[in-house]
Amino acid sequence: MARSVQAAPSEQLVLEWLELLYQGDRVALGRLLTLVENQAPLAPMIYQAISNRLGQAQVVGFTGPPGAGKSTLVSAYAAELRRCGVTVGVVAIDPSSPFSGGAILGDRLRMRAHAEDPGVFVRSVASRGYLGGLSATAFRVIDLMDAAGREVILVETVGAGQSEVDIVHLADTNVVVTVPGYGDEIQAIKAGILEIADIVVVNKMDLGPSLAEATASQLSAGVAVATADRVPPVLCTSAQSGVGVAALAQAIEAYRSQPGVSGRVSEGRSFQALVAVTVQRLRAELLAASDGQLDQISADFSQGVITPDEAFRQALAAVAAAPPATDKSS
Ligand SMILES: Nc1nc2c(ncn2[C@@H]2O[C@H](COP(=O)(O)OP(=O)(O)O)[C@@H](O)[C@H]2O)c(=O)[nH]1
Ligand SMILES: [Mg+2]
Repeated sequence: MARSVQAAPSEQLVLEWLELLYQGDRVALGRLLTLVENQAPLAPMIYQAISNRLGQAQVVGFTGPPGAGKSTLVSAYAAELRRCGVTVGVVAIDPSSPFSGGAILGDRLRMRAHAEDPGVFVRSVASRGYLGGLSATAFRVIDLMDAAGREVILVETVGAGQSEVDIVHLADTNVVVTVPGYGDEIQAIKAGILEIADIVVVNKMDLGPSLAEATASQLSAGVAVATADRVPPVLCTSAQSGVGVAALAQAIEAYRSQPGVSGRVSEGRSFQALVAVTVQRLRAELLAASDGQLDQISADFSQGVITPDEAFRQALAAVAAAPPATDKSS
């Protein structure tokens, strides 16, 4: 694409774009995002410049299995926010390999409803092979949208591998999206997904309203167990027609306005970014390292020769000593 052959912008130009960014300029936001995604030499300067302008935006995460209707729901919720005059940023994290544009294209089509509206800014981010984990770039994209004054930032991730758990580090409010009849599966396969849910949505209720209600009550019972200290609301929606979307918007607002919730994640996001990047990297390095030393540690551990604490320390030391894994998306 033309992007990659453009000359790197000067420091002066980047400073000009930053000034425009603070005024909410979409073109500047797009250009700065490209620099960040490409890890351009001037990217650290951008992070530094925006660092004292962060934490204003509300970040809402949408996660759940592929095809549940997350993109459609994000688009419908964005429309609802726009009716209230709220500016929106959308970050779609593509779980597929960077070579497959399929999911991104689909999301673009669904977002076409907002193409004419400068109040909605959409960006797709590749997770770049970190085993379904959120790429570090996602944190940067959110930060830039935040610095550009987007009031609400919607982050969509697919429920694959670790990604739905990682999103808890990104979002102030986590919406878990599922479909009628998926209640059992989501509880059996992905116990972790319900633990992170602040709000659970059974989408596509138009496909079977009674099954949707049954799934919702099943999930209500499930989340009550998974989350001891609070009981997330379970709502039914039909994202395609917009049924239930206003109620979802209210539930998100109600969750956010609880004491102690607003800003909870924003304040800790940079630390959480460090945690997520470190954990993702460590996981990739561990899986990439197949040398005898790790085999020995896991054998010792499984036979009870070393304690979990010793196993952890030895594995950490082995990874630190090994050559880095080839996946360098950080
Ligand atoms: N019947 C019905 N279909 C829906 C609804 N929401 C989304 N879909 C469709 O389900 C498919 C997957 O939706 P998408 O938003 O891409 O799901 P995602 O993979 O979770 O982002 C698309 O064909 C949508 O048009 C809904 O409420 N009812
Ligand atoms: Mg999608």
